[in-house]
Amino acid sequence: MSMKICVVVPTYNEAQNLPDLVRRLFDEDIPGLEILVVDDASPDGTGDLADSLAQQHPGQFHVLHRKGKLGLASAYRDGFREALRLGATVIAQIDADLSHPPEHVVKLIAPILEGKADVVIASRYVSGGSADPDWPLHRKALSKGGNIYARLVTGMPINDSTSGFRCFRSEVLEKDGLIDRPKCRGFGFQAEMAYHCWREGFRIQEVPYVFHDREKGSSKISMNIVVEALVRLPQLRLSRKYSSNRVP
Ligand SMILES: Nc1nc2c(ncn2[C@@H]2O[C@H](COP(=O)(O)OP(=O)(O)OP(=O)(O)O)[C@@H](O)[C@H]2O)c(=O)[nH]1
Ligand SMILES: [Mg+2]
Repeated sequence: MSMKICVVVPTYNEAQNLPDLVRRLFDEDIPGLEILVVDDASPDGTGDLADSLAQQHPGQFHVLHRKGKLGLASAYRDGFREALRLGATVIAQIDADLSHPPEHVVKLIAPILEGKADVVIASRYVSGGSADPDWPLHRKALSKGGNIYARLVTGMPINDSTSGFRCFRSEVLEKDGLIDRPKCRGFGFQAEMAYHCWREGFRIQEVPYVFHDREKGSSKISMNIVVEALVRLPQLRLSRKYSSNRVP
C-alpha cells in the first residue's frame, strides 16, 4: 500500500524561513512526503514564495491561500481538511519558523507507520527534550508552567500538550466533528486537540525534541490567545459530552 504523508505548515510572514524548512524536509527523503502550506495572505510575500516552491516540486508541494489572517486554529482546520482531501494517510504539522527541527518529522511518523500510536506529539517535557536552552529562566518557567496548568485543569496525561509539532493517523482527523471541537483561535487549539484525541481513546505517544527559538521573522503570539487558552482549558473537563476515556 502506498502511503501519502502530508506535512501541514501554517504561515504568516515566514518568507525568511520557508525555503530552509522546505529544503530540510525534502532532504529527509521520506517516501510519499508532501508539504501543504496554509498561508493567510502574508504581507511579506510568503504566499508567492510558496507558489514558486509548488512549481519546483510538482505534485509534492501544495498551497492553500486564505484571504487574510484568520488565526492558527482555522489554518490547521482548513489544512487538515485539504490534506485529507489530497488522500493523506498520515498528517503532520510543523511551525514554519524552524523552532521544530524538520529532521524530527521521521520520528513522529514512525510510531504511526508501525501501528503503535494514533497521535505522536514532539515533546519538550519528556526525558531527552527541552525548551530553548538559551531562554531566560522566566520564559522557561512560563512554558513549563503552561503545560503543568493544562495537565492539571484537564486531567490529560500529556506532558507537552501545547506543542505544535505533531503527527496524526488520518482516521483521527476524520473522526466526526473532532477537528471542529476546539474553541481557541490560537495555540490553545493544540491543547484542545490533544484533549479530544485523548478523550476519544486514541493512543498518544510523546517523543522528545529540543525547541529552538526562531532566528528570523517575528512571533505571532499575543496576550489575547494566551488568555483565551487559560480560560478555555478548565472548561474542557466540564464538557463530558465527547468522552469515551474517563476523566481521572
Ligand atoms: N496561516 C496562519 N499561520 C499562522 C497564524 N498565526 C501564526 N501562524 C504560523 O504558525 C506558526 C507558529 O507561530 P509563531 O508566531 O511562531 O508562534 P509560536 O511558535 O506559538 O510562538 P513563538 O514561540 O513566539 O515562536 C508559524 O509558522 C506562523 O507563521 C495565522 O493566523 N495564520
Ligand atoms: Mg514559533
